[in-house]
Amino acid sequence: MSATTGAEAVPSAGTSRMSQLDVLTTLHDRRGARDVVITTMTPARDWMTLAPHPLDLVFVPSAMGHATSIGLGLALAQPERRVIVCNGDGSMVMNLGSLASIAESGATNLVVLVFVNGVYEVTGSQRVPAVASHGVDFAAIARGCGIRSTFTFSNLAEWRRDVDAVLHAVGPTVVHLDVAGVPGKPGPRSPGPAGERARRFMEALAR
Ligand SMILES: Cc1ncc(C[n+]2csc(CCOP(=O)(O)OP(=O)(O)O)c2C)c(N)n1
Repeated sequence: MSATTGAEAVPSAGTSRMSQLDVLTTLHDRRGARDVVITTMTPARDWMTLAPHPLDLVFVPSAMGHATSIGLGLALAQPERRVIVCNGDGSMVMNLGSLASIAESGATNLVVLVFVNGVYEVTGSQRVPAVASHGVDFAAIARGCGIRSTFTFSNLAEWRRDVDAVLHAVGPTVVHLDVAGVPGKPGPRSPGPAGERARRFMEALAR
């Protein structure tokens, strides 16, 4: 885990990256029973290989970039729950402004995980501008917006060691995760009609 202050080094090309599925499996093991987990893009694809939970919101199909905004709304509406958003880096770039809104909200129960693979994997692994060329430090951007709990991981053992501390940090929290893309792997498939899934999710929130 990197400290929350100062510029974070972004691994150069060729640096080994974490398996996204391993990162998500650790999160899956450690999420609290009352935590909401929102997934989109390839994090949703990989999350759906793990056991489902009533408080999972698989945002597929999606309005690209808006998982963080949905997460913010849920965190404000459900202040007693932790809301964890698993976002793609291209999606985060598309809605960077949401980090300013998240900072301003002061939602202490919101955790945004940015899975940085450098590509738009679900649409064919096109390079994400800037992220692929020289690295974008999402933890530094979050700090620049005024978010004080920020972390960067590029080592799976450190993620496994520190995940509880990250989840329990006073949010809002933003986590930059350097993960390996899997070129050619198909993207997520919708797990069923969105209306029906939304209804079941709202029932689970009300329990
Ligand atoms: C405005 C807009 N432009 C482009 C798309 C097409 N699109 C859908 S998903 C996606 C890539 C998502 O990439 P990222 O968030 O990095 O996630 P990854 O697939 O790498 O997990 C793109 C370009 C879209 N849905 N909306």
